[in-house]
Amino acid sequence: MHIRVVNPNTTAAMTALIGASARAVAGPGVRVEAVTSAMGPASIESHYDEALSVPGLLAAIADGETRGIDGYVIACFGDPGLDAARELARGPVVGIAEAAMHTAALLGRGFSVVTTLDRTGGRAWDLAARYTAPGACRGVHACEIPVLELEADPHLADRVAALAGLALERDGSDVIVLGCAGMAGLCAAVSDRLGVPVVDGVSAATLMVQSLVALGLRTSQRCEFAAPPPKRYTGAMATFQLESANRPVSRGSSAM
Ligand code: 5HY
Repeated sequence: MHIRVVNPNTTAAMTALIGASARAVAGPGVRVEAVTSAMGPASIESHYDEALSVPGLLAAIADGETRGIDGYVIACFGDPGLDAARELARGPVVGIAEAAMHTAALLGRGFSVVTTLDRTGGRAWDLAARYTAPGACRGVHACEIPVLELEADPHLADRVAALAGLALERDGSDVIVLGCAGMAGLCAAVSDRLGVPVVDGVSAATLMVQSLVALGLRTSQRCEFAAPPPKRYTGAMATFQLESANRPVSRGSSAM
């Protein structure tokens, strides 16, 4: 089984961290490759960033389709381009916010999200409303550390754990969701400090894709997620033209 984890931002150092977390949980015989988007924002911290991250993400999916990839993880907490990726990919596609929130809903009465910048909180609430029952998400809290500064912060685990502890008290929640792919390695450290389940979407999504592929399940092609109808794309998007029903031109991406 071959799973591709796509980092929709263009920062290779973050892809390395994401890849390590995904490989740490992958089953025997499961090959996990983490790829960095070849175009777009260095980090995704706004709606503008998110919109401009989608072409690079779709290019990495399209390239995967020419290489027989079995399933995909979208490794950004905004789940950018998730629906479009599902139209393009033969195999299942899971976003890390989606995986983390569904997993958290299995583990307690209510979860709190700890994310990077406050301005990304609205997106987390939108996704919680889409993915989980009303009341499952009890709060979204920002540590105000920019995405690309997470890895360099020597006190990151302490700061995230402190905020998560406050969130549990304020929200009356009993599970924590880490709201950024760059926080993937913090689960154990934060969970040990707080004594509650702490969910990282990268590992949760990797195992969900692995399970779906193992079950022989894929996105339904019956209607909404059927292949995009071929048409002309112009300008900078001309290379996104589909040769025929969902077989776009291979553009490659930098595998890690
Ligand atoms: C992420 N941004 O997981 C999101 C986190 C965020 O570049 N990778 C990013 O703040 O929304």
